[in-house]
Amino acid sequence: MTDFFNPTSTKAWKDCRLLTGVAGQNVIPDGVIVAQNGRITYAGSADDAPALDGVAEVFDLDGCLVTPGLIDCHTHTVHGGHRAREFEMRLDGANYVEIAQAGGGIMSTVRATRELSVDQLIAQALPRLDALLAEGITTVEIKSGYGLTIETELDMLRAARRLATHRDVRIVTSFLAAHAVPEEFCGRKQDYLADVVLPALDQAHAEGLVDAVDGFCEGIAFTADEMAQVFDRAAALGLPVKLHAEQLSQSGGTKLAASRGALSADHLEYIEDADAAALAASGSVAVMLPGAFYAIRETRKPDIDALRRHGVAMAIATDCNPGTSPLTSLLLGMNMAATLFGMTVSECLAAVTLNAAKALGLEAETGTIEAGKSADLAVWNCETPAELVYRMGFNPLERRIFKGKTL
Ligand code: DI6
Ligand code: FE
Repeated sequence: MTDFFNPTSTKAWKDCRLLTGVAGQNVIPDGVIVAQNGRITYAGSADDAPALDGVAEVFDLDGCLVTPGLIDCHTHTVHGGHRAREFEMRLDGANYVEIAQAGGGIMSTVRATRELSVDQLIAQALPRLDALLAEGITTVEIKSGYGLTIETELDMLRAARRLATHRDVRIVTSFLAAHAVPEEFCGRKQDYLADVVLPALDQAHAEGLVDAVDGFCEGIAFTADEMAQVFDRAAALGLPVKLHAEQLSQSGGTKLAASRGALSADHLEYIEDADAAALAASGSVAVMLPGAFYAIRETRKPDIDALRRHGVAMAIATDCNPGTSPLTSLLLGMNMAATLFGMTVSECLAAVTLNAAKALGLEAETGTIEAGKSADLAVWNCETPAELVYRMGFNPLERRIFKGKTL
């Protein structure tokens, strides 16, 4: 008998308040979810559910709220060391760009990351990953970008891939060698692109380490024209792209990303109306990173109204990184996006489920609780979805379910 017909692989969860995350669907008061071999076969009201008599394991959720497993679609979870000293410098009045120009910033994390083996990178990333998982996350995107040599960029991606063998979570990788110009290439940005970024991308792709190609398009990093060279190579390899864009200034990154049909454009504090229109036309997701906005005390907010008006899908992510967003709570990220940026509760929930899945090209696999998708669920000890957004520093997770497995 094949696995498919094996009744022991069928599971059901009942007596829950079910937020499927399907657009326009409200909480279903008496919800049932059925899954076979880790894939959802039914999700909806108990009234319409199939009989559960033959189901091997039926879990009673005692009225808990169930949402799709949360998705953190933009993180730098793999990196060496920390930047608490830099945090103190900022408290003393220095700003992010000044610290970067003084040799701190990204380069100090690059130095720390280069010293670590893949095993050590994994060991340092695990506590951060565990903090995310403790809040019901079932998919995490992780970028390279703190190695900036061919070998150390590959090592970061190897560490990211291997994290999925240490924990029950789906890991998606992004290649981010175009994050900063390392010291040894100071004043030779073109050489860095030609000698490191492009060959590292070829090699990482050949080893199956890359799910998407990212970059930091900014005054202190790469111009839109420079990023276009990297995106050309990504296109030649058949890899999707995404971009850190308009974080600190208006630099044309969002328009470039949209013109390449990017999965997402991320940060977006300095977008203008035309950028929102471009994202709408390309179907790219706008990823809000309120942790970075908060930590660098940015005052210009992403234009949520423009994104809304143009119908751009919005996601929220932690940006978990040692410099500008040492945040390992996506629940707090939602609270910040609501309080600081004015996103609604339902926008915030879509932003960490369906829209985050879209930002990773995974909307057919996860992000909503629907027949055909992976049974990735978060079970919460709360009554309403708004409770997930309004609290600060409280974690109501009851349990996490990944591919039908209770964790
Ligand atoms: N934007 C950010 O906020 C992070 N990277 C990026 O491109 C900051 C990275 C760092 O300061 O370590
Ligand atoms: Fe980032």
